[in-house]
Amino acid sequence: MVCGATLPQSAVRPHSAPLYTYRFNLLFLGDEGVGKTSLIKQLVYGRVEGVEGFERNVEKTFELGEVSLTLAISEEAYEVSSIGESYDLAVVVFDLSTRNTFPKTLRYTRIIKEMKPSPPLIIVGNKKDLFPRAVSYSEALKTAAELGADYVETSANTGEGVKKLRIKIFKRLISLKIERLKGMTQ
Ligand SMILES: Nc1nc2c(ncn2[C@@H]2O[C@H](COP(=O)(O)OP(=O)(O)OP(=O)(O)O)[C@@H](O)[C@H]2O)c(=O)[nH]1
Ligand SMILES: [Mg+2]
Repeated sequence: MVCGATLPQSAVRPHSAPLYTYRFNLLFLGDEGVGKTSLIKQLVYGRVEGVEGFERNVEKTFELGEVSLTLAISEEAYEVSSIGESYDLAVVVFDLSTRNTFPKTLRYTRIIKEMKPSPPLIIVGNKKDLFPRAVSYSEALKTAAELGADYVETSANTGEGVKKLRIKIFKRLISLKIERLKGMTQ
């Protein structure tokens, strides 16, 4: 570089600043008491206890190398009967220790599909720390596959599986972004 020359301001990127910033809306649905709020707290704050003021909506930015991913997370009331289109990824939660919460994932998926025929979807079997289980891994995995969803098991209480869920969410959202970019260039 010629001595004294300066780069235009737009070309100077602070060393740690992300190159790409994306924002996505996430919706958590599921039967009463399956652990939606607890899971969101684990995902966002890394703990359940001592988190005050969570009111069904929370926003958190994750820095992943050159990508900055902001998740705007909303929890739907369990008696929800319809939802809008303004979400990018739906997370349907059931309780692995309470059988009747599992078939209800079909009900929530139906509500989601009313607005988007092939929605990005993750199904979560929560309360993995409780015994006995009421739903086997293979049964849940099969149902999730039939619904075109990813499947993860977690315990919002102990934190088990929450990192895996976070990674699945990131992967789903980044592939969604790539699909949208492809759509724009076709
Ligand atoms: N053992 C165990 N208990 C859990 C787990 N996740 C949540 N709970 C408990 O289940 C109860 C309900 O948890 P919430 O997180 O409030 O569930 P929710 O789905 O948000 O409930 P609603 O919003 O009322 O539908 C609380 O007593 C939690 O401590 C878990 O992974 N294991
Ligand atoms: Mg809740």
